[in-house]
Amino acid sequence: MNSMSHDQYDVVIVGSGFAGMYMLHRVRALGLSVRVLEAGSGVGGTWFWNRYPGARCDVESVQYSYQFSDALQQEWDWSERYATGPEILRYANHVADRFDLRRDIQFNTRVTQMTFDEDAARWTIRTNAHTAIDAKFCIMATGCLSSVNKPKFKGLDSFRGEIFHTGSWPHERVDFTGKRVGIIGTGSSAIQAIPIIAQEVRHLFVFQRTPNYAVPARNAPLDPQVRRQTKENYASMRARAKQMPNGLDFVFNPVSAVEATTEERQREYEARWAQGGVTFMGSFGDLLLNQAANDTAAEFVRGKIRETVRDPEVARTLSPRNIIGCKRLCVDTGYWETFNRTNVSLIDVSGTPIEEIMPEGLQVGGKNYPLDAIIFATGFDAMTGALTAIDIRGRRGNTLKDKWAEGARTYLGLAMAGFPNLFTITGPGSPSVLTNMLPSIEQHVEWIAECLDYLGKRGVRQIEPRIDAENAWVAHNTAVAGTSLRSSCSSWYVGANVPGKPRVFMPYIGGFPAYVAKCEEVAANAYEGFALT
Ligand code: N01
Repeated sequence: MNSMSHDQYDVVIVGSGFAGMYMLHRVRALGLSVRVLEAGSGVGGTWFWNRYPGARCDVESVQYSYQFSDALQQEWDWSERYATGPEILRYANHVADRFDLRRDIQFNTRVTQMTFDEDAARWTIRTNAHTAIDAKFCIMATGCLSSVNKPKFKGLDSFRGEIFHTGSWPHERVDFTGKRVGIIGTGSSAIQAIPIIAQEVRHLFVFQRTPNYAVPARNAPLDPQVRRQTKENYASMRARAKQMPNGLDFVFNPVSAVEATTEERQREYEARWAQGGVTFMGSFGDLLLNQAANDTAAEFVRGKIRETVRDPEVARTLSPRNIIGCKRLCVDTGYWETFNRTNVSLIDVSGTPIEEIMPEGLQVGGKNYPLDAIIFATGFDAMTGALTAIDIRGRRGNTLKDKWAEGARTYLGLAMAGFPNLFTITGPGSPSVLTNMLPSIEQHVEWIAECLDYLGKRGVRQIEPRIDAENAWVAHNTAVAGTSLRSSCSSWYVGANVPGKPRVFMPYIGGFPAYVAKCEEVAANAYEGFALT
C-alpha cells in the first residue's frame, strides 16, 4: 500500500445523493474541511443508479425537492406532477452546480473499510481507489435503498442473454425491441417498468411471487398556474407537511373506515382513486391500525383490478390478499391494463419458486421460459445493506455488522453506541422511508450540522450514544411498530426480502413531528443520551 495517500479532513461524507450533497453544503458553511466519497461517477444517489424505463418518483415533484434554499425552489421548474428519474437527476446536477459542490466530491470511489482509532479519536477510511483518508467525523449518506438485492438463483451465471437489475441500470438506453424478456418481481420498480417495457418487447414474462397493490398516479404536465401558486406558497406547504406523520402535505381523513357507511367509504375511495397517488392511504384514519378497516380499502383495489383486467384468472392472480399499505403502496401508470396485452404473460411463482436459470432462459415448475434478457426487479437490502457492506470497525475493533447481527440498533437513527463520531443520515430507527425522504434528509442534515457546530465550539473530541439511551430508543421503536399493521407482514421494512436478514421493523413509525420533537429535545438538553468527551 505504498501508493496510499493519507489525506486528512475534519469530515468525510459517504455518498453524494440528496443527503450527501446537502450535508456537504452545510459542513462547508461551518468552515470545516470536508471530502465526499461517492461510488458512482455522478451525483444523485438513487436517481443515478435507478435508470430503468419508467423510473419516476411517487411523491409529487413540488414536495420531493429541497426546501433549504428558497432561491433554489423559486428558480427550478418541475415539468410534471410526478418527476421522471431523468428530471430528478437533472435537478440533482443543477444543485451540485449551483452550490459548487463537485470540487469536494471524489467520484468513482467506493468506501470499503472504516476503522476508528480510539487513541486519536479519528476514523481511517479505505476505498477501492487505494486511498486511506483520515477524518474526525464520518457521515454516512449511503441511502436507504441503495444496496441491491439480487437473489442467487441456481445457474445464474450460465445465462447466455443479458441480465439487468432495476437498481443498477445501464446509463445508455437498453433496447428490448423484438426480445423475449423476463422480469422477476412486482414491487414499485417493476410496476413502473412493466407498462413501458411491454410496449417494446416481443414478449414479456412477469414472474410474480407476491401480488402488490397499486393506485393510479394520474400523472400530468404540471399546470403553470399550479406551479406559480406553489412557488408563492412554498413556505406554508412545507410547514403543513412537517405536521404530518409522513412529512407530506396532503388531506388526511381521520374518520374510521369501519364506522363509515358503505356509501361513504365508496365515495372516499373513488375520490382518492380519481385523484391518484399514495395519499389513497389517507382515505380513513384507521387503515393501518385495524384489519377490518384495511380490508375495505384492499377490497376496493381488488375490485378495480377485476374491472380492468379482462382475464378473470389473471385478475385473480394479480389480486393481493395481504394488508394494503403494509408493503409500500405502489403508484402506477397503466400497470393493470398491461396484463390485457397479448405479449404479456403473468407467471405465478408463489407456490412454485423459480427453480433455475438456464443458458436459454428460466425454469419454473418444470417449465422452461426461453428468454433473451432477464430483469431483476428484486429490490434492495434496505436500510442496513449499504452500511453493512462496508467493513465498519468501531471501538475495540468491533464491527457494525456484528452489532446488527440480530437487527439494526441505533439512537434516533442518527448514531450507534460503540461507533463514536459516526452519523447516519436517515438511518434505521428514524422515520426515513415512511416519510417524504427530502424533508427527512434535510432534518437530519441540519441536526448533524448543528451538533458538529456545538462540538466544535466546546472542543469536544468525541460524541457517541450511551448504550442505555440507544436501548431505550430501540425499545420505543419496537413498541410503536407493534401498534401498526405495517409491522405484521413480510416486507423490506422488516428485512423479509433478504434471505437470512433478521426480522426487525427498521424505520421509526411514530411519525415525523414526534420524531423531530424528540431530536430537538435531545439537542436542547446538551445532546441528552450521548456521551461527549
Ligand atoms: O423492490 P421491492 P422495488 N423470487 O422489494 C420480488 C422504492 N421505490 O425495487 O414481495 C421471486 O418492493 C419480491 O417478491 P416478494 C420504494 O420505497 C420507489 O420494486 O418479496 N421474486 C417483490 O415483488 C419501494 O418500496 C419508487 O414476495 C422475488 C420484488 O421482487 C422500494 O424502492 C420506485 C425474489 C421486489 O420488490 C423497493 O422497490 C421504485 C425471488 N427470489 C422503488 N426476491 C418510486 O418513488 C424478490 N422478489 C416510485
